[in-house]
Amino acid sequence: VIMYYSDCTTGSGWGCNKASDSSLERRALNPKVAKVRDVKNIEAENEVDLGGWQLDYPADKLHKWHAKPVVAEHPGSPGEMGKPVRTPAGQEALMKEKFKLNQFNLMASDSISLNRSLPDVRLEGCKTKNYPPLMPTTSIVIVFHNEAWSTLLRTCWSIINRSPRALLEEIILVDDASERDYLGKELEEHVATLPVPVFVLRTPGRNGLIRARLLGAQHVKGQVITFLDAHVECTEGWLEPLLARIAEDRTRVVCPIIDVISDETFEYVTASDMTWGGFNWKLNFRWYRVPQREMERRNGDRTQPLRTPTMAGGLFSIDKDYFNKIGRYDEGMDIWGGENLEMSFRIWQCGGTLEIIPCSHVGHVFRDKSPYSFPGGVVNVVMKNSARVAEVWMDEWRDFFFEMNPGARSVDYGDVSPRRELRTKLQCKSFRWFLENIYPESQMPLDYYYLGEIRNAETQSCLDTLGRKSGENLGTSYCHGLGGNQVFAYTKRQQVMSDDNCLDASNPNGPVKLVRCHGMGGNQMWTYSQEDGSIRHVNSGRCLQKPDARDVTLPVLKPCDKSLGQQWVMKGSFKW
Ligand code: LR7
Ligand code: MN
Repeated sequence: VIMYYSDCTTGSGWGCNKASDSSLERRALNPKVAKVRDVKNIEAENEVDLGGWQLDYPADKLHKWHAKPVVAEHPGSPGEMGKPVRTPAGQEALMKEKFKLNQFNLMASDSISLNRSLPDVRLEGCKTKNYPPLMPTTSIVIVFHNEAWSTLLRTCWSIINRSPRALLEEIILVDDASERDYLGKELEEHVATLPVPVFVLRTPGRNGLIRARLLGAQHVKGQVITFLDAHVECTEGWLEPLLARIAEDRTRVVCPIIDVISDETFEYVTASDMTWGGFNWKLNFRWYRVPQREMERRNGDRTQPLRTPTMAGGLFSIDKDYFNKIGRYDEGMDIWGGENLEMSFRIWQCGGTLEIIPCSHVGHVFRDKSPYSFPGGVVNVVMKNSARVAEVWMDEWRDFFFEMNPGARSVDYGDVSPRRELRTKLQCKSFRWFLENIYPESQMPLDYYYLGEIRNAETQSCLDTLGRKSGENLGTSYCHGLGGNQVFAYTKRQQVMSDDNCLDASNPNGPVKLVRCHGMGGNQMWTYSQEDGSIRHVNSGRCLQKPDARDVTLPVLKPCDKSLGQQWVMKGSFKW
C-alpha cells in the first residue's frame, strides 16, 4: 500500500507557509512500498492495512497551509462575493426558458465569472487553526450528467483557487453519458488549459452517479478521494481541515458544511452549523438539529468535528484505501439515491466515523427537481436503491421502509448477497447498535410492539396523518393499504408514532394532534389494550374514538366506554 503525502516543508508556492518551499514533492511514507500506482490492485482489499499511519503532531509543529491568494473581486461583475444576481429587465421569459435546462437559473450562472470571489464564511475560530505539515494529497472526483458549462467550470475554478496546490493531486471529471455537445471535445480541450491536472473520463452509457463515481475512484492517484457534485463552489480553507482529520485517522470520512447556492440568484448563503444528517421512515435523507449531547461532547466548541449519523452524499473526503476496504459503493444501485445512507450506515456499522467538519464550507446549488431523465422511472430507481440499503444494513428496521412503501416489496432490487457478504466479512455491527450508539435521536424507535395501519373496528377507516405537519390535527380516512400516511408504530415507550411525529393530546377535549416526538411521555403517552382495542391517553384517561358527525375525518378523545367506535385494530404482527 502506498501512501501519498504532501509535505509542506518541501511543498511549493501554494503549499504551506514556509520559506524553504522548493519543489512539490510527493512522499511515500511507508518504507515497504513496492508499487507506485496500481489501480487494478484494488481487489486486494483484504490486505489493506489501515493501522500505523496516524499522524499525530504536537501543536507547535502545526503549520498554516495556504491556497493561492483568492482571485481578486472583478469589479462590476455579477455575483462577486457571492452576491445574488438579478435577471435583467425584459429577459424574464428567456430566463425561465433556460431554467428548464438544468433546473437552476442558467442565465444567472452564465453571467457570473468562473472565478467569482466568495466571502470567507468560516467561524473566527477556524481562521486561526493550523494543520499538520504532512497531509495526504487528494484527487477530486466529480461526476455529472448534462451539467451546465458555467457551473461545472466554476466548480473546478473554486477548487483550483482555494486549495493548497500541494494537497491537490488532480481533478477527475466523470461524464455519465451526457448528451450535450460542449461536454465532449470542447470540454477536454478546455480543461487541458487549466493550471492543475484535470482529466475527463466517460462512462460507456448512462450508469448513474454511483457507478460513475466508482469509475472515477478507480483512477484516483491521490491518497484521499474527495467527491463533489458538479455545481458546487469551495470556499476559503475548505480542504485543509478535511485532510487533517484523515491524516490523523484514516477511518474517518469527512464532509464539509454544505452551504446553499440559490438556484434562482446564485447567491451564496451560509448553512447552519447546528444541523446534522438523519433520515426518515421512507429513507429520505433529512437535516435535523444537532442534539445537545453532541454539542456537549464537543465542549460547546462549534469549530470541532461533528459526528453525524448520515451524510447528504455528494460532498465528502475518504482515504482511498479505506474506501476500498470498506466496500466502495454498492454497484447494484442505479442513477441516483440511497447510496448516501448506504455509505453512512456502512461506515458506522463497520467501524469508521462520519463527521461534518464545520471549518470546511462548500456551497451547492440545491434544486427543487431533477433536470434529467431517470431510465426506469424515478420512483422505481430510488425505491430499488433504498430497498437495497434496507435489506443489507437495517435488519428488522427494514420494515419501516417497506411498510411506508409497500410497492417496494415488489420491486426487483437485484442481488444483494455480495453486499451481505461484505457486511459479514467486515464483521459489521447491527443496526440496533447504530441506533443505540450513534443515532438515539432517530425517528425509528428502538423497541416497538406494532408497525402498520391502525383501523377503527366500527367505521373500518384508518388513522391517517393526511400528510399534515407537526402541530396539526390527526385525521382518519379510507384504509388504502398503501403505507405512507397510514403507517403508525406503537412503541415500547407507549408512543403512537408516524415518522417524525407522535399522537399528542394536550387538551383532553380538543383534537388529537401530530407533534414532533419528544420521547418524554407526557401528552404523547398512550396505552393500547389488545383485549378491547382501546387506545387510552394516559394523562387524561380518555380513549381515542372514531370521528363524530361534526368532522368525519377527525378522531376524538372521549371517556372510555368499550364501544365499537373506540376499538382500534392493530392487525398481524403484534409483538408484546
Ligand atoms: O445519472 C446520473 N448521473 C450523474 O452523474 C445522475 C446524476 N449524476 C450527477 C449529477 O450531475 C450531479 O453532479 O450526480 C451528481 C448528483 O446529482 P444531483 O446534483 O442531481 O442530485 P442532488 O444534489 O439532489 O444529490 C444528492 O443526493 C444524491 C443521492 O444519490 C447524491 O448523493 C448527491 O451527491 C447528493 N448531493 C449532495 O449531497 C449535495 C447536497 C444536497 C443535499 C442534501
Ligand atoms: Mn447536486
